[in-house]
Amino acid sequence: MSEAAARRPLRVATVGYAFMGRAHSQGWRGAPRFFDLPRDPVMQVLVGRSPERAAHAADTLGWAEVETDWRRVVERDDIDLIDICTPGDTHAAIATAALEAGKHVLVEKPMANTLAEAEQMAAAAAAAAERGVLSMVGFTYRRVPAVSLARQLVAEGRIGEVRQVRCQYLQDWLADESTPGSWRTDKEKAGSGALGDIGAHIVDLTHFITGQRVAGVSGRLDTLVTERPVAESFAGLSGKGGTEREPVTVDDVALFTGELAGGAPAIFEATRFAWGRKNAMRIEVNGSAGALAFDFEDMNVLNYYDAREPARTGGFRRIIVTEADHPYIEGWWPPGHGLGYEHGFVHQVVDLVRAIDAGEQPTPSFDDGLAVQRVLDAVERSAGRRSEFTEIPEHGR
Ligand code: SOE
Repeated sequence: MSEAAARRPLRVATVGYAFMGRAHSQGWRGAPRFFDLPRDPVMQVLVGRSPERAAHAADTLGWAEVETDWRRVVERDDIDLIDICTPGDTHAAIATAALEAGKHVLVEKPMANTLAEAEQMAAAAAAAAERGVLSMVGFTYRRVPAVSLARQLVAEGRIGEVRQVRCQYLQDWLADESTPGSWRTDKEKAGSGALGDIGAHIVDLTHFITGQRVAGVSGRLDTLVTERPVAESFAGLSGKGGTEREPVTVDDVALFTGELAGGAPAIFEATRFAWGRKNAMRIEVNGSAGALAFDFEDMNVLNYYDAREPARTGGFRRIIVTEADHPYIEGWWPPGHGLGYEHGFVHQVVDLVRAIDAGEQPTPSFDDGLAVQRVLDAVERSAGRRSEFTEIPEHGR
């Protein structure tokens, strides 16, 4: 028997098949083809409420069967892992039931819609881990090679001590007022707006790259367009609206300052109103001996400034993160043949499958997800207390 045939299967069910479901499917499909995995992922079941649409999605994305109720896959003995790609309002129920039933879980970010749900999920994950059942949150940008390299360089002391962090996540898909509403503009379904959807990513990146958690925040949330057309159709991040209108119940812009556990100040901006910025997830870390800067719109590059170099020839160095000894590149192309958005989802599966096989806790864990949720919750509480906002009457309206 060949080595590949001897590998144990890891039978996966995915719940959801829209934008994130498609991205995760690409991860499950690509990982065993480009990386050496200790187990063979089997794309067994896709779950979707509409049988016709789910069947079409399963066919297109490469899943063997369809179920219309996630509870049925949780009960099945032939499923090892449940991958949750639904809006946040269903994460806690599916993840908790799956973990209790002995299934490993991968859940999309943000982990939950509320802090209480995240706490409940983290407790369920800790109990499941005692039984060898593992869980992970899909903060996939950790797996962009340039981001992983940034973390390595900070850990190696290449920028010295972390002194200051500045992060932005800028998109523009809601800047047009005629863009219809969707689950992402509905608090019941999404929990929050820019804050949880994209702000969560930059909080997690800060935790990941600096190795320190955000220890306190002062925030402000704004809803710039309070009503949108009801969608007649919606796919990805755009849709067609009709004449009816619905309220926007989430924030459009989240701004917050923070402090890391080691005392370093940090600033965060998350918005889907930054015209011309499509997926500009940026982080810049200033250390005592240098700096690192990353922008997802140039995702194969990590900018590194070494303050120990003589000023005469110093400057930011553009590291093209495509060398064989850069993180994850061993599975891909020769130097300079870059990677894209979907590769992070492949790397996510690689790390998850290896951790499950080794019986080790994959990261980001539900505890890491809870840490992000605590920051989101603190921003919401802070933003709700306008009293902390210091007004300058002379400049007011
Ligand atoms: C929409 O803002 C979105 O799809 C996020 O939900 C994802 O997490 C991010 O990767 C891209 O943008």
